[in-house]
Amino acid sequence: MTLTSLSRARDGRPAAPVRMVHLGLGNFFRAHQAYYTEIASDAADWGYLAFTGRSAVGPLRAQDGLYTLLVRGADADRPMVVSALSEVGVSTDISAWRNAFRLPALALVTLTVTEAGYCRNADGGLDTADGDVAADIAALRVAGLTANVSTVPGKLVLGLLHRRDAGLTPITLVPCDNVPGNGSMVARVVNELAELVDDGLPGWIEQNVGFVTTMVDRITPRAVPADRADLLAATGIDDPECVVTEPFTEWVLSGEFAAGHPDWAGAGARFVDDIEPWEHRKLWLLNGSHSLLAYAASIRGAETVAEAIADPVVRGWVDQWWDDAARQLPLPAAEIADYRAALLQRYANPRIRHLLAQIAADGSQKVPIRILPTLLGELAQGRIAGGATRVIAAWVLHLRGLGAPVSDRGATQLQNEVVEHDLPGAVRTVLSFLGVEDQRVTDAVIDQAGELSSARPAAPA
Ligand code: CS2
Repeated sequence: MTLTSLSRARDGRPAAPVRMVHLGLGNFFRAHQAYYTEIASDAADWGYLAFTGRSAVGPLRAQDGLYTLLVRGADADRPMVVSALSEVGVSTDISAWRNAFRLPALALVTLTVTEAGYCRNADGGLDTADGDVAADIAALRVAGLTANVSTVPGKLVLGLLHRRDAGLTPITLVPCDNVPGNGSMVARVVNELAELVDDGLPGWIEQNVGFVTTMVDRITPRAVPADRADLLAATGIDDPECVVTEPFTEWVLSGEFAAGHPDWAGAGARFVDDIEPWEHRKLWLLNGSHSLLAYAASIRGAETVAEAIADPVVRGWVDQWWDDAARQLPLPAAEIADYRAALLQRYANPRIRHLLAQIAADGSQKVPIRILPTLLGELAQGRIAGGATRVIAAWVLHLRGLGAPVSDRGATQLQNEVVEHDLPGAVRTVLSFLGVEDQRVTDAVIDQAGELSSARPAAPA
C-alpha cells in the first residue's frame, strides 16, 4: 500500500477564507467545532485560524491544517478528512494573534481552553492573585497594543484592543468549555481585565462584542500510536495528527451572533433560548459520572471509562449518582432515562480508550460545578445525596494519592492540606474548600471515604 500524507493540493481542498479564530487547538476542538464547520453547508465561506493553547503546532502545519477524524463506533471506524482549519498558529505567536483580530472578515472567536484556562478565582471573577494574570495586567497597562500576554483573558483583551484600534465590525466570543453559563463567565473575566487596563474598553466591549453560551459534547480521548496505525491500515493515510472520537455529538448554543456564523444548525447544532436544562443534563449526568469514575473507579484499578463501567459495583455507584442528579433536573423522566441509557452505551464503546487519568485532571475546577448543585439541591430538600457524597469522598482520596494521579494546578494548596491531615480532617478540609458545612454530609463523606480506601478489589479482567 502506498503511504500518503495529507495536503490541500493533493486532496483538492482549497482553504476557506478565515472568518473565525480559535484558541485551544486540541483534539476536542478538532472533533467538535471544526467537525461541525466541516460539514456545514457553507463550509467554503468559513475558515478557521486556530491557535494552540499551550503546545507547539506539530505536523499539522506541514499538512496545510488537514487532519483525519477517526470516528470510532462500537462496531466500525469511519475516517474523514477535515479541512476547516485554513491556518494554524502557535499559542506563543502573539503577533499572529494580534493580526488575527485586525482581519475585517473576522466574525467569531471560539475557545476550548479547559475549565482552568479562564483564570477565575473561587467567586468566578478574574483571579488577579495569579502570577500570570498579574503579569498580563502589568503588560497590558504598560504596552497596550504591543503587550506580550500569556493567559486566555489576557489574549482576549489584547485582541479586543486591536479590534477597537482597527475600527472594525463587531465580533462574538463562543466559549466551548464545560462550564455552566460559559458566555457570561467569559464576559466577566474579559470585562474585569478590561477595566483594569483601559478605561474605555468595557464600554466598547458592551457595544461591539457578543458572548454566546454553549453546551458541547463529544467524548474525545487522546489518540495513541495504535490509532494512527489503524488509520494507516484502513486508508493508506499516515496522519500523525489523527483525532479519535465517538459517533455521538451534540452542540447547543444560545445568544446573539453579531456577525453571523456557519450553518452549524444544518450540521446538527441547536440554537435555543434557554440553554440551562441542556447544560445541567450534560454537566451533571455525563461529566458528573465521569468524575465519579475518574476518582472512585481508578481506586479499584480501572484505567478507562469502558473498564470502569463494566464493574458492577461502579455501575451501582453511577446509578445512585444519576438518581440523585435526576431528582434535581426539571426534565421529563423518559428523557432522562433515554439519556442515561445512551450514556451507558457511549461509555461501554470498546473502541474508545478514554483514560480516567485524563478526566481526573483539574478536579478543583470540575467537582464544584458537576457535583455541588445536586448535593446542595438534595440537602435543601432534606436528603443526603449518597451518590454525590461518594464523588467527594473519592476526590479526597485522589488528592491523598489513591487512584488516578493528581494534575490540578488549582489544588496545590488544598492537596498539601489534605495530605497533612488524617482522613476525617482531610474530608473536612475538602468540604470547607467546597463551601459545604453540614455535619451529616461530613459524616457521610468520611464513611464513604473509609469504605473506598479499605475495600479495593482489583478491577474485573
Ligand atoms: C470529561 C469531558 O475530561 C473530562 O472532564 O468529563 O472531557 C467529557 O469527555 C466531555 O465533556 C464529553 O463531551
